[in-house]
Amino acid sequence: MKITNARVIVCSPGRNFVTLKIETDEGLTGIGDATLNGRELSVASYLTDHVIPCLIGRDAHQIEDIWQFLYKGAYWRRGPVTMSAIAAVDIALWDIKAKAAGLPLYQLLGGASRTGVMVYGHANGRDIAETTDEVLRYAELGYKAIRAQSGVPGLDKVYGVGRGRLFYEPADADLPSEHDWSTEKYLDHTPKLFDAVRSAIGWDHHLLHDVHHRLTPIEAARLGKSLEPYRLFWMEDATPAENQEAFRLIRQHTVTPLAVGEIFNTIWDCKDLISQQLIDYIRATVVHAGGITHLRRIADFAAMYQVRTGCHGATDLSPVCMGAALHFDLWVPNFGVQEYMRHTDETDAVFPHAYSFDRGFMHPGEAPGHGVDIDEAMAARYPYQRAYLPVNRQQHDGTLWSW
Ligand code: EZ4
Ligand code: CO
Repeated sequence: MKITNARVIVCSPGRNFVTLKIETDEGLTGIGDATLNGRELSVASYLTDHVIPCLIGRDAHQIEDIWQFLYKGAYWRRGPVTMSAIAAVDIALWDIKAKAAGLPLYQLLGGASRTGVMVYGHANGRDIAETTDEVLRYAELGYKAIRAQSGVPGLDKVYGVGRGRLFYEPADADLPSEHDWSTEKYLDHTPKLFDAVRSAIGWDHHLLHDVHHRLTPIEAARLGKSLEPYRLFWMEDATPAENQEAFRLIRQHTVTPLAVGEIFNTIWDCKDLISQQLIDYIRATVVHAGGITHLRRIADFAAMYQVRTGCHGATDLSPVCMGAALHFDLWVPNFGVQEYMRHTDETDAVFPHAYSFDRGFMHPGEAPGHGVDIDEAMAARYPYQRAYLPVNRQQHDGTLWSW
């Protein structure tokens, strides 16, 4: 089965998505997600200008060889733009192979290892009371695992606290908006948040929290220790992970489980974190970590150290990535949890999908392929709109900080 054509579709049904569509001489088509929040057009160009010309005429069944060709053949390895582009090709080819087999993708990976995929939702509010109410609302919606983020007194805008309720969207401006940050205020506030949330919800739900790269290792250690009484499922991105060794310091001080990796692109970004058992959950996901082919390699490596998966699943990962991730999650033996932020109705309409949510669990559905399609006519009605993620500055002196 030969690849005859491939093209990139950029659309913005409420936010930007980049989708790769691959066509074959047997009439089967597949789609892959190539969305990289705030840098969408770089991946679109990488695909159109550099990848697609190399795909035409290749055997669509040779997923592994094409992956190796695009990874090793570029000479310049890794990086989010390259790996998202490779992922898009990989997802589309798995889609085609599964359609050719007449099977849902998870069957090609080895079949279902569980009845459903536990997902966590995002509860957030301007203060502790509002966040607590939101956590209870998510519990009523059936979620078994809930992430809690709250506004911090004295800070104007805080990561994870949205304007809408179910649809938090951080890429909110034509040029990066500026947020302010105070480690002291945040560290003072966060244990109070979880004290209130735990008292309200009891012990039957998993609670999660995202630090979003803002603490130094010793500050993260202090937070992890102070959150121990509330038994978190995980504390995410406690400190930036370029220096993987930094997590050893956090580990020495706390038994709060650690999750890292939503911005990782390859197995090399998490090699030391996993093999030295410095984390508990690896958050790399299909679109930003080289597709199913590479994520599977990361998961198998992680399994050797009892590190489980917790794929990133924010709204800036398109329904195509969500579909592929759910097939992966249903199969992967060392599954932990899947993040699930609901897309808007407009996005769901552009990307009709077979996956569904039921009482805290999701299922990828039984449609052949990954079960997600794109309505191109509808997509064309939502042209690209430039949008950036915010930047963060220290409140007391304006020093640029991690957002
Ligand atoms: O800020 O995907 O855990 N989820 C997250 C996300 C990220 C966005 C950035 O594009 O940290 O909300
Ligand atoms: Co995160």
